[in-house]
Amino acid sequence: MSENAITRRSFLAGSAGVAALTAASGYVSFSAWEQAHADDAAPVGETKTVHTLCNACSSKCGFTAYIVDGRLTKLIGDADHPYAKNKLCARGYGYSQIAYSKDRLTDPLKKNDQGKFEAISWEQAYREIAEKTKGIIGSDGAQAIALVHDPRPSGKFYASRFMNALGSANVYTHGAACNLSKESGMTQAIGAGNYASDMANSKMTMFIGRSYADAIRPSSVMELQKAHERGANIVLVDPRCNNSRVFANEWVPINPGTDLALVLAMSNVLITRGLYDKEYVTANGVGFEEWAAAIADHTPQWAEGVTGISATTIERLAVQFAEAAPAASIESSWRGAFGCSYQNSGETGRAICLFNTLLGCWNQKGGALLTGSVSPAALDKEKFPSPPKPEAKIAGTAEYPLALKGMGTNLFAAQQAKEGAIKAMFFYNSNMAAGYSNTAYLAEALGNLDLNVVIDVQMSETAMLADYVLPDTSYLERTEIPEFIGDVVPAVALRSQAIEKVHPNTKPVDVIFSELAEACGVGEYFKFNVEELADAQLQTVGLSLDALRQTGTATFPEKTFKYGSTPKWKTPTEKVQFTSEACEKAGLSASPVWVEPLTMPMGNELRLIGGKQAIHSHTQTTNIEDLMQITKDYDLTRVWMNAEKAAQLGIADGDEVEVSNTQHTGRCRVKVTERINPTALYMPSHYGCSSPEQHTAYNVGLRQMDFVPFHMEPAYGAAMTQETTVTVKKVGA
Ligand SMILES: Nc1nc2c(c(=O)[nH]1)N[C@H]1C(S)=C(S)[C@@H](COP(=O)(O)OP(=O)(O)OC[C@H]3O[C@@H](n4cnc5c(=O)[nH]c(N)nc54)[C@H](O)[C@@H]3O)O[C@H]1N2
Ligand SMILES: Nc1nc2c(c(=O)[nH]1)N[C@H]1C(S)=C(S)[C@@H](COP(=O)(O)OP(=O)(O)OC[C@H]3O[C@@H](n4cnc5c(=O)[nH]c(N)nc54)[C@H](O)[C@@H]3O)O[C@H]1N2
Ligand code: SF4
Ligand SMILES: [Mo]
Repeated sequence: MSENAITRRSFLAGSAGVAALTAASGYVSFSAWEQAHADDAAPVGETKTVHTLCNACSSKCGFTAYIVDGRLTKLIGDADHPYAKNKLCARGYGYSQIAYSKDRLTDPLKKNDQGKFEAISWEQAYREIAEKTKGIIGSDGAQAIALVHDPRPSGKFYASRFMNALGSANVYTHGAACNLSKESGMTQAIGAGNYASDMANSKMTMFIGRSYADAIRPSSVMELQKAHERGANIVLVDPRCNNSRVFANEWVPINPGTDLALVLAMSNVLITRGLYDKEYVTANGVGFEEWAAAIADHTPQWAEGVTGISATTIERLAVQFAEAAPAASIESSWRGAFGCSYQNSGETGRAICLFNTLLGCWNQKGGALLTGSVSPAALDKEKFPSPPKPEAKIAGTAEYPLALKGMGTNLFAAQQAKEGAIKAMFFYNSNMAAGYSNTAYLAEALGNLDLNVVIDVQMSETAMLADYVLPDTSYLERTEIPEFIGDVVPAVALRSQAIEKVHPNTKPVDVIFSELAEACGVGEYFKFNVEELADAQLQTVGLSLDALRQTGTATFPEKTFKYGSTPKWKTPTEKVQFTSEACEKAGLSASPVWVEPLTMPMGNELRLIGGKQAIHSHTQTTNIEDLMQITKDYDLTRVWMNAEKAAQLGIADGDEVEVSNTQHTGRCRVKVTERINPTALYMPSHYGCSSPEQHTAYNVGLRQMDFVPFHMEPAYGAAMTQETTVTVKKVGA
């Protein structure tokens, strides 16, 4: 590890606790970590502090970076950042080592005829990429190019502008492998893809496949802990007893893939017993009667056979909800159960919003809040001229009409690449090849491109498939445009450059896209630098770059959310849609009814499910030495298997097993536990790196996506990452 980085001793002092106990008790350890750092970092030279934003996951928590003699020595979560609230998680601390990683990309690379990368100049990279891009647009049109990114503050702006300037509408997020189904389904019902359960005031909150204590955002864990201490009824629906259990009253070990049946059956109970808010439903909804009729046979007795949860439990949960309403809700969730997992995921998102509507809980104290955010107003057209809106729609619109337009389905773009219709792809802050669907299929699809350009900080699996790899600065080495955050009190926060470039030939994202645009002949839309843009955006909301640099985060108290208001439903009918014309047109039922998962485990098969671990983010952190050391110290690459099931198969805790299906076969060790549904095999999401240039992560553990077939959820276009079963046998048996 570089001498520049955070010391290993002090880092492990805190973060080991996270793995050993739970994320929440880890906070005690974070304090210890901070304390350890206070000792380590007795200033020995010039100290400066910079407010900036983490990049280890999409929460982008705000923190203060302490820099001594140009070296990052300490990170402390910012108190006023809505997601950090004074804390970072272990990943936030650990990932800062990326700046100093020995596996950083340092120069532009080009793949030669032997398939090996060689360093080239930026000028050559830009010139050749531009020539190829223009050639493809000339022969096949601008829709033959596409870009995939995991939205980051500057990336969002520059990547879309670059593509639009070239005339292409094909800008995709990572969403098809994250929350595309959920957000698109919810949007059909309530006109919004997300909402916040008011944990501070709720009497009852149900989490369906969402674990605040594993898939961490610090403020969420703190809210959950407080709600629990206050006596709120917290229910976890999860095939796996996740670490949020320490703050929950009940774990409901559902059969994976069947959450839709549970939600519909609870709705059935509220409707048939007259326990729902009739006035609210009448005032706010359309199509209620039709939905009620459609789910009349979705009784708890029926759902018991599907979900594995007893009819009595389902009835009790529904009644408890009715008693707690309107200070109750099913939490909005993120990815685990229905972000992108199954053939019924979009419909699950829809059904959950309808269930919450039965509770009349929208915008009520303790209910489900549709909070607002602040956005920058239009900028001066002379200085920041916008490219014309591309004529075409994002590719995949016709085939997957319910996929939110702001996300699109990147898998459709990959499919088009395989079939030759899309010829060039750009990737920014995205490791599609290792994480968005079947890895063998994606390797073939991306390998088929005439031009593949990857902008990253390390040699990801996607970068390995590229023709050109362009080295970004790390998040600690660049300033970005402001990040606006919707919340009870809306906020804006800023990523500011904290340290000088570690590798002089890397360039920040804004510069890379601006220079690429110039080379492609569309530089007129990029005649400003990132600081001018950031300042101009902030001026439109009464702030400035200098002012925001002082505090890192600013809030808009005058826009504070008010309880009790009726949300403005942004649906085509301006009502909560118990029936949706768009869904019907897309071939789905007008109102959500039970949809069976595409694949069901038969015989000895188990459904392969994934889930986050508190110390890693997707694929991007496993090459961080200290985070990987925690994995090794606590044996975190093991798959989880139900104890009874294991006994039937002659498998004991700690055995090495072979996990196998038609897509892939691999070996790892097993954790045998009562804490998982007998029909599921849990594989932690982060491992199985296949890039040899990531010397720490390479070849450690198995990768869930190797086992997932390439397919897309009908109408919604998500990856259906858990529509797959595997068999498990003891090695040598
Ligand atoms: N540590 C960590 N935190 C993160 C991230 C990260 O990579 N690492 N990433 C961030 C991002 S981008 C996201 S999208 C969120 C994800 O946040 P979550 O959606 O909370 O994360 P997951 O761990 O994918 O899934 C949560 C739970 O769903 C359960 N689950 C799996 N299948 C089913 C099912 O069929 N039904 C039900 N009811 N439950 C099921 C899993 O067992 C798991 O415990 O986390 C964010 N925070
Ligand atoms: N195997 C696997 N697949 C997953 C998940 C998982 O946990 N495991 N999670 C799913 C979820 S919830 C989501 S949201 C998506 C996330 O999808 P991605 O955002 O693609 O997440 P990562 O796989 O972590 O890949 C991020 C890539 O961005 C690079 N990167 C990091 N920092 C920078 C930077 O500053 N600049 C640039 N240019 N690149 C940078 C990393 O090196 C890495 O290659 O993945 C989904 N797919
Ligand atoms: S939740 Fe953790 S990893 Fe994500 S931004 Fe916040 S500190 Fe960073
Ligand atoms: Mo995600």
